[in-house]
Parts: sequence; structure tokens; C-alpha cells
Amino acid sequence: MSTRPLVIIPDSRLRLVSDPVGRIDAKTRALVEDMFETMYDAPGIGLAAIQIGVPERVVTIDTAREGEEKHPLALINPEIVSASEEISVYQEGCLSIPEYYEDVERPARVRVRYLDLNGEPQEIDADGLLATCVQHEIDHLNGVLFIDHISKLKRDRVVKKFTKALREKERDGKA
Ligand code: GNR
Ligand code: NI
Repeated sequence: MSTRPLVIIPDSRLRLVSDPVGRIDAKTRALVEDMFETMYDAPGIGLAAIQIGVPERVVTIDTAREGEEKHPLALINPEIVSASEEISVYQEGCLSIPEYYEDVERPARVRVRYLDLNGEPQEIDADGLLATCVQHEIDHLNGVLFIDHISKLKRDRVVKKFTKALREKERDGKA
């Protein structure tokens, strides 16, 4: 079990559509363990496998606050089956876009179908922060980032900043 390096924008892997998991085996379980370790270490409340470079439809989530008991949730092949008309706004962040936060509007409640680690179909009704987080993670599985939900002006500005930082890192021989 280990943490794995996070994939940061403008890395093109973040735009991949991840593949469904065929069979849940020891490799899937090892991936999920590394995802939880990486997510808790960051720290973050959610992680999609592509954020550690694995293009599979696997998500980990834990929206429990610091000091509260852990509530790890692993979702394999998650799908939104219904969404509320009511919209809520949360200030979102992303471990692949470090230290950038912006308000995003999404359905306030969603019903999500997924497989658990035993391959059993499950459904959850999510609201509040969990609803936002699970939608943010399913977006990652489709190559979508939260900055795709904000204005083009703001998005272009943040992508430009990270592209410049990467160029400087490469020039200094760090990437
Ligand atoms: O840690 C995270 N916090 C967060 C806050 C508001 C809305 C979504 C998130 S998910 C993010 C971790 C991450 O990048 N998951 O893909
Ligand atoms: Ni993210």
C-alpha cells in the first residue's frame, strides 16, 4: 500500500474517458487502497483513478471532516441515475488543480448506482457535499474537470497559469 503521485493540469491524461472495470480482482483492491492512501494524505475528500494516472472507472470518497470518524466509500463504475432539479452551489477544489477554488452549480441531490468492492450493485442517494463530490468524481471519469463548469475567462486564466508553471519546471529540469 502506498501513495502515488497526483496528475496535475495541463496533463492530457485528465481528459481521457476512463474504461469500465470488467472484473473486480486483487489489482482493483490494491488500486482502491492506494487511492484512499493518496486521498487521505493529500488531503482530499474524493479521488478518481485517473488522478493517479489509471484510466479506470474507480472513485474513492470520504466527506467526513477532520477529527470525525472515517467513512471510506469506494465506487466502481458509478453512474448517476437521477438528479434533482434543485441546484446548489459549492466552492470546489481539485487535487489536480492545486490551490484553486471556484463556485460551481450542480444538482443538489443525485441517485448514484455503482458496484462495491465485492461486485455487488448498490445505490445511494446523495445530498450536500457528498452530492457535489460524487458528481465531481464522475466528471473525472469522463475527462471533465470542475473548471469546465466555470466561465471560459476564469478557466483559460487558470490553465495558462499551470501551463506556465510546468514550462518553468521543465526548463529548470524538474519535469
Ligand atoms: O478534495 C476535494 N475537495 C472538493 C471540494 C469541493 C468539491 C469537490 C471536491 S473533490 C476534491 C478532491 C478531488 O480533486 N477529487 O477529484
Ligand atoms: Ni478533482
